[in-house]
Amino acid sequence: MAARFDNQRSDSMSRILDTLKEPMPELADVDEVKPEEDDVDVEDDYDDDTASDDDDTLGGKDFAMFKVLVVGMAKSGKTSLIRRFVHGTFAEIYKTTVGADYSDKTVTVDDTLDVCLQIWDIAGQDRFAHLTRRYFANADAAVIVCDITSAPTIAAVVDWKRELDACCSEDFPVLLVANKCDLLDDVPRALESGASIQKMVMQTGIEDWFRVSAKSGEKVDEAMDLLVSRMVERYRAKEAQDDADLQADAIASREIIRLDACVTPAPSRCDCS
Ligand SMILES: Nc1nc2c(ncn2[C@@H]2O[C@H](COP(=O)(O)OP(=O)(O)O)[C@@H](O)[C@H]2O)c(=O)[nH]1
Ligand SMILES: [Mg+2]
Repeated sequence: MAARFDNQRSDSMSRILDTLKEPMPELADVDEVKPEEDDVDVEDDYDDDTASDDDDTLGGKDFAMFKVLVVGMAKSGKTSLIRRFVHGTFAEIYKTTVGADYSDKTVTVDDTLDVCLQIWDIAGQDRFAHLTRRYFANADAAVIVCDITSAPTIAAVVDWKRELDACCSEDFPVLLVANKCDLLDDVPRALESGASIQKMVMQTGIEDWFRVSAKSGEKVDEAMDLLVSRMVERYRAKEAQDDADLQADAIASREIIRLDACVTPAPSRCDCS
């Protein structure tokens, strides 16, 4: 188990370090890209801590790293949701995310497992698409964010899901969060948006969705907990499969040895004469 942890941890870490080290020549153009409003934020205000800092707290526990993409149309509240989930804070000021931003949070699943969520905040504007799709590689799950008060952001969920389907595996967990539910004070409007999201979720095959508010914090942790449990199910199923494969290999190699041992030795002399 420890060996598996070490391998998995170093694989994941080297993957993420490779991504971080990769030069982003396109970012040279970013200064020329005019933000829609306010400042462009190349955001270094998240925790820079990487999961390797947690080594001494691991004890005998298993530890897994999950890469989570957060996508959705600009201004739907991706950055705010991540900030709420990771830091427990909220800011009204809007700053465009350029390319992608990274933060992480370690979550205790149970007595046997801790997970580090490596959360990638992917810029929603089409003009950054050439910068951001590279981050889709090796993701373990995605959160699609829409603004529950904005029909275009809800409609855009279909495109984001299609894009994720094209880049990621079949059983990849995708969670939809309909953000800004604090702005829905009108019941008929809330019901109407709920019905349209439910219909879209069924069409796209998204399994789970939540109404949340990054501003108040409502349902943010519940939504993320569900996503973590989906990833943990997948992780444990894969672990069990790896164990079964290892056992099958061990049995197969024992069988080979036994067959070798049973080979009748050839007669040392020919007595046909
Ligand atoms: N009322 C309200 N405003 C929000 C909420 N989440 C984000 N916002 C605001 O919506 C704007 C866009 O949020 P941001 O997280 O930057 O969106 P992003 O472009 O998807 O990353 C900002 O002004 C936020 O303060 C929310 O839950 N409720
Ligand atoms: Mg953002």
